[in-house]
Amino acid sequence: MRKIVILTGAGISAESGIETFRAEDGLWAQHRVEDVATPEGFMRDPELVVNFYNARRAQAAEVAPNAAHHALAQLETEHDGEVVVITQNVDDLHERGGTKALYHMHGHLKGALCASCDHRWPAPMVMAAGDPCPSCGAPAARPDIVWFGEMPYDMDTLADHISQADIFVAIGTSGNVYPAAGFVAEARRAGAHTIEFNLEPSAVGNQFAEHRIGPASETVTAWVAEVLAT
Ligand code: BV8
Repeated sequence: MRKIVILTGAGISAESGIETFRAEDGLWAQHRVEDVATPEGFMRDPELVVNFYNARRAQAAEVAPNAAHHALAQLETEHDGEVVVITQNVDDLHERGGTKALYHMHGHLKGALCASCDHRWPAPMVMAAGDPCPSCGAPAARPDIVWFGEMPYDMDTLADHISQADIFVAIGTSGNVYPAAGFVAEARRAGAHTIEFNLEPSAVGNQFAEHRIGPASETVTAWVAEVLAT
């Protein structure tokens, strides 16, 4: 009854057509992180930030989960042990692919948050800066996204899951952003077998016991079939 904990990053959504952050044509090539993914950037120019997420929300609605998302959902359904997915992604491709036990540690495009009273509600497809909070009425609506310098969600729960993992897997993440990039070290301390799925070793690739190099739609699908056959 092996417990499997899976961390995913932008690379698992790449083959669905969502650009990653750090590819040449990626999201950070088009925008400065400081301007669109920090609370300071939001305070400075809320319209720019809200529109950055409006564009990504629209794009996420246009694309579909790929074979890697579906393979993880099949693993959760058919594996005899617990399977937990922790995603850094803000798209909803894991949900649409069928994954149930899922944590969006960096928030999600489908959520809106009141910067004044912390109320959360489903985000409209198009948010505008200054939209009123449906609960307190303050003109303080923001995307429910964890920006740089903000605390990722559910960290205590995630630490518990990682401490119980028999297998820890990272799929399509460059290992640049903490605390997510530190999860593999936590998993190793807990005695888990660690596997990295990527096109190339990540910034923390040397901490993984095993590497599966190639596009996630192929490598993850093959690995899930192996796990379910044992
Ligand atoms: C926090 C939401 C503290 C926004 C995101 C100095 C040293 C260490 C840390 C820091 C430091 N200075 C500041 C920090 C902290 C900072 C950080 O780590 N900065 C880095 C840049 C140095 N971290 C934070 O601020 C975090 N918060 O630390 O809080 C705190 C403590 C107490 C109290 C309060 C606060 C919050 C970080 C969250 C930021 N939000 N996302 C949005 O989406 O717009 S980060 C964003 O980039 C993603 O969510 C993701 O986490 C991150 C990295 O992206 P990846 O998913 O890895 O994507 P990337 O493009 O980089 O890589 C894609 C990979 O896929 C590649 O490896 C590629 O090879 C591979 N790939 C591509 N195609 C495929 C593929 N693999 C397989 N198949 C394919 N087909």
